[in-house]
Amino acid sequence: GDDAQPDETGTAPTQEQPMPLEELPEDTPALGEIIPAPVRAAGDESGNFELTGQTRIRVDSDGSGARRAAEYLAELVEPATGFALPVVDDGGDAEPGRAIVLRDGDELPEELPEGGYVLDITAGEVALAADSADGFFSGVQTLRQQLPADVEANERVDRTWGIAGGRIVDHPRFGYRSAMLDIARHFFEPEVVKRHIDRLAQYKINHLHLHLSDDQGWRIEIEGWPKLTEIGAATEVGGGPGGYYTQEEYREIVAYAADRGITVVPEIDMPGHTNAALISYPELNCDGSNPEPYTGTHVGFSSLCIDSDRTYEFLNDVISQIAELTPGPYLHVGGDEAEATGEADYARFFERVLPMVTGAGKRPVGWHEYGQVDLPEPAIVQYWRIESEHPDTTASAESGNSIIMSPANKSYLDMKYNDGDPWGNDWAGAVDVRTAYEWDPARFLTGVGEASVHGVETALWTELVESESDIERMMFPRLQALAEVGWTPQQDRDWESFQRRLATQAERMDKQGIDYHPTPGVNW
Ligand code: TNX
Repeated sequence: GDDAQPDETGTAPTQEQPMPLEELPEDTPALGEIIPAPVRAAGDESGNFELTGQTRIRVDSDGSGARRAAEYLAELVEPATGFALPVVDDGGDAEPGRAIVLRDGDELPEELPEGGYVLDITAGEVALAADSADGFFSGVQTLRQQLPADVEANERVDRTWGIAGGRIVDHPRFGYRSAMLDIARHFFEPEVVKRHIDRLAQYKINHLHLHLSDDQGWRIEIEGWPKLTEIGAATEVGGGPGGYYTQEEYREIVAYAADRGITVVPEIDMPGHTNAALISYPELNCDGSNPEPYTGTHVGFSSLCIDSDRTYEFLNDVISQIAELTPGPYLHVGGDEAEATGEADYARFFERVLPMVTGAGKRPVGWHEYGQVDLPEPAIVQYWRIESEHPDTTASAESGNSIIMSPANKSYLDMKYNDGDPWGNDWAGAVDVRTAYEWDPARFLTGVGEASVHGVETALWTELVESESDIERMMFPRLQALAEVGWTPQQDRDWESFQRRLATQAERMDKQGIDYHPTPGVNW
């Protein structure tokens, strides 16, 4: 430092250098042994870092992303380490000792793609550099997985916390890595969704698609339409009580997700999958009839009334309120399995609805059926079938629309793991963890290559999923497979490597209380 005086031997002491941690505790993950696998990891034993109660987390960046990611990191490590690591601003470095520094990526390799980060781990400092909130959050998750699994304990573990030295240069293959949760077929309380968000975030999933309405239930309060929540929300598959989020609760979920680097993508399914709305407001039915509540699992029998102005007054309120409640850029309008809507009606319907979405400042997303309609350029198509040929979706890609890939035979987590399983859907076949891992989103669908793929999404439909532990059993460990499909370059993906790294996640999941499915074929 500036005030260093020559000592008695006449040489100026350098600022005290923290000693490298020569013996890393045995359970410290080797650099890069994480999920999803990073693009490049080069270990350097001379740079092992020790996290202690004296470590500071320093934010050397003007962007709000770095500060939020720093606070999240402090929160993540506190329960297990017992360290309340202060998050400090860069103030000329008055603090001696070790620091984790989040800094703007001025020195990032120029070619580092969007969402990337660089992590330099040396004895005295961990430096996380990024130029986006996404990059900082991803770097924090890498750091978390480079700590011993004990860091996931929710009570204090008294031990040495090492991080292997070296450098990771990493970036996502796709900017959109998403998980869909159906809270319509079975309702899940905000606390469950928040825990779900925590679990998704650790694998660098950065979008949560909430399926907020279906035949069996309407799950979000809409001002001016109170019967949606009085009547439409009071059912679910199997006859349970259902439920809904107030606008305040929904805002809290959205903010909670944002603090963990996750953007919420709300979906209101239309014009089919609308029985819950139709029982709430009979005026939304063409013949003014009053249908019965539905608690079964069939699809394709309901439709909003296409030629009634009341339908569009309703949707205008729904879309504008949800757009206002959701800071993220997307609004999902469903569009799937509208078998009770004629083809021409379907097109006329979306010609009126899509401008409401873009007019509310959002990018429309829809299941691939809505690709039959003339889509505006920013609209995104979500492919969910299992076939490798789908001309409408190929045509959407050719006209410049981005495609989210969620083919059911790879990414539908309501499917059985194996044919013999007693529980799970099976219309798309069994999806074991290796099946969920071994596919290339840019080579699945003819005419939909890398440049057209917006990203990947897993879908958890909940006709059969009733509890939080059901969610966990279906999601994990297939979610990890999809997370790596969305992040890691195709040429670097390898089942043997993945299953080895996956096995090391068992202890982490156990400590988090995740009731995962210990699927055969992984050396747990
Ligand atoms: C198809 S995939 C559906 C859902 C069901 C799911 C069950 C899609 C867009 N629609 O309504 O819940 O299959 O796997």
